[in-house]
Amino acid sequence: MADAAPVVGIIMGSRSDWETMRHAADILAALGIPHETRVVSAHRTPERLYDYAKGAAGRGLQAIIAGAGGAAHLPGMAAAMTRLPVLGVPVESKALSGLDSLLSIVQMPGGVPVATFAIGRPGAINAALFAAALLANADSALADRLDAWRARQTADVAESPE
Ligand code: RP5
Repeated sequence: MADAAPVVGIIMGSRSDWETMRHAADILAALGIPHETRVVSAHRTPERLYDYAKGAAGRGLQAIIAGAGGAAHLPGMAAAMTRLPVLGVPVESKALSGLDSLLSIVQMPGGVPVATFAIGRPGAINAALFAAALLANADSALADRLDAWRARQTADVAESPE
């Protein structure tokens, strides 16, 4: 998989977001989905964001998972510049525990969609699983791997709390 062209891009506003976004990368790796990870800040590196979003579809990406915290404009700005599905992950912020991130990402104007997930680790995990589900519609081998992943999750749920 290391040599395969990435089909999912994971971007984040800061290296400090990696502790959250690594969970998305772990899921994609577990499902054998080629992906790339980049730090792309809407505020600190706007030209890097422009280049990334404008070039994403042409490079063969099929979805972008974008995580950011605070005034989290990254997913929305990426969505403004690509037709690819953008899956937004609100990173938990220090000041407002990620509520700021969530509201910044979810309240997009009609016409520029961002699929918004839960704050923090569960959001990163679910964004990756959602990307996998999108890709699985056109990839039966991936669909089988995703089904198996879900079956293992079900099998791992204990019947008793003790
Ligand atoms: C956002 O500001 C990033 O997505 C990050 O969640 C937050 C804080 O960034 P750092 O100050 O840790 O670089 O742009």
